[in-house]
Formats: sequence, structure tokens, C-alpha cells
Amino acid sequence: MSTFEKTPGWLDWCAAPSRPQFKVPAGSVDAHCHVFGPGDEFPFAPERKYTPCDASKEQLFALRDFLGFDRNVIVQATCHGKDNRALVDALRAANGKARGVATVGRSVTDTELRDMHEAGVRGTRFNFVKRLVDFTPREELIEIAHRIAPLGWHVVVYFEAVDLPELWDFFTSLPTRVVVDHMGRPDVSKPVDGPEFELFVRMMQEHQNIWSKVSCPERLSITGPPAVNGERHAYEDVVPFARRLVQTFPDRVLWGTDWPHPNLKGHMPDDGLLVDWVPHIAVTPEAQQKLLVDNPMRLYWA
Ligand code: 0GY
Repeated sequence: MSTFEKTPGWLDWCAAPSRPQFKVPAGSVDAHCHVFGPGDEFPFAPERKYTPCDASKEQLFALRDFLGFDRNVIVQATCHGKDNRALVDALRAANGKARGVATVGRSVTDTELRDMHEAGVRGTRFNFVKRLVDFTPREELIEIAHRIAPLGWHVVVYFEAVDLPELWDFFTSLPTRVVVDHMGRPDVSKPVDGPEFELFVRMMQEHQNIWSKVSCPERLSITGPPAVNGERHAYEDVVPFARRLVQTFPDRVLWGTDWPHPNLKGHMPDDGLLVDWVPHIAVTPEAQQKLLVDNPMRLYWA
């Protein structure tokens, strides 16, 4: 019995995913996933906005193997705040098959940064999604970006599409590579060539250091159908957005499951069916190789 009580209505990750029909290329990387706790071993942060179910490193590695992936990029989830112990523990247990993205504050020491680097951390995450985190002043984030740049780390940013105009100057002034989570969360009821998504595409066009994860259709989709119950054509409304980025920026896109899928409300996807979404957005073997192998290897294992 865990000390932590889950947020009411919390949806647990899918315990028995189907085996994907799409066979991912050898050496594929799930470039966006998390570990949660377990809470009794790695307590959730007091300032968290939600309390998840446990999702351990062993369970993540079992999913990796089952889906046919070779490696993981584990991203610090906000429920752990700036306490990266669960992340670092998972990285150390992965035998070189995982890299990490941590969350740090300005009080982080150089020794702590070096230790995290040695464990496999290669980036820090700045989160601008208000339901997930409290505000951090921009000067503090810039200071952190300049601290981590010499380590060769990059910055991962998470925000909502409506906030991009206000964040543009900040993102485009960062001194590192910048990786955007989930395509900047477009409103997929709007046109793929409309002004909102066009702004995001323009940012990537004008700034060669900006990359995007073409992930999380299960969060962005409005029409579905969801990737459950054997559905083979899931999240069709998100496909044009992801496909456009894969085709326009084939060398700067990443994909990940987002397991264990925090804060989903309507449904919990079958991760096997999520993998089957990939060939709809990366339609050639060359594009799939770049998305799942070459790009994440260049960013995280070079
Ligand atoms: C995601 C998305 C979410 C949560 C987090 O760190 C987090 O808590 O990233 C979300 O709720 O949209 O990428 O996992």
C-alpha cells in the first residue's frame, strides 16, 4: 500500500499493451517517457500538481523491450519537481540504454550537474504549462541555460500553442539546442496551415537549433478515435501536424510514447497501438530511421 494517494480520477498506464504491427527499425529510441517513483522509494515532490500511480524503471524497461525499442530518453516529470533521484536511479540501472532530461533550479551545484551528466542526463526541461508548474522567472531560466550549455546539454520546453507568441523571444534566444515537447501542443481543430501552427513551423525554419517531438497524439486529438481496443487508424486529426514536421524537418524530429501518460482524462492508450501511429506520420523507411534512430542518437548519444 503506497503512502501516496493518487489524484482522483487518475488513469493508470495500460498493463497489457498489444504487440505493435509496425516493426520499428533496429536501435530505435523512445525519446519521451517518464518514471514515477515508486513513491515509497522516491517520494513525489511537495509542490507537485498531481499524484500519479507508480511507474517504475523495471516496468519502463519491460515496455521498451516488448515494443521492440532499444533505448529510452527519460524526462523528469513535474510530480518529482527538481528532485531528480528517481530519474538518475533509472539512468544508472539502464546500462547505457537510457539518457535523461532533468529539471534543475539556479541552486544546482556544478558537482550535481557533473554527477547527473555522468549518469546520462543530457538536457534540462523548462515547463510553461500552468496546470503543471508554478512560474519561474526568465532570468533564472536563462542563467540555468548558460550553466548547462558547456556540458553540451540542451533545453526541452513544454508550452501551449497559444503562448508561443509571448515565448518566442525567450526560446529563440536560448544558447543551446531547444527541443519542443509535443509539437508545441497545437490546437488540431485549427488548420495545419493556419496562422497558429504556421508560427511554430516558422520558428523551426528560422532557427536551426530548434527540434520538435512529434509525440502525444493521445493528448492533442479531439476526434480520435483513441488507440484502444485494436483501433488501427487512431488519432487521425493529429497526423497532418506531425507529418508536416517530419517531412519539413526530417533531421530535427523525435518520437516517444510518453509512457506512463500523466494526466490523461478520457482514455489510456494501448502503447502498442501508439507505435502503430508512427508509420502514418513518418511514411518512408528513411523518415522512420531518422525519427526513431538517427536523430535521437545524434542528440543523446553522440
Ligand atoms: C507529458 C505531459 C504532461 C505532464 C508532464 O512532467 C509532467 O508532469 O510532462 C501533461 O500533463 O501534459 O509530456 O508527460
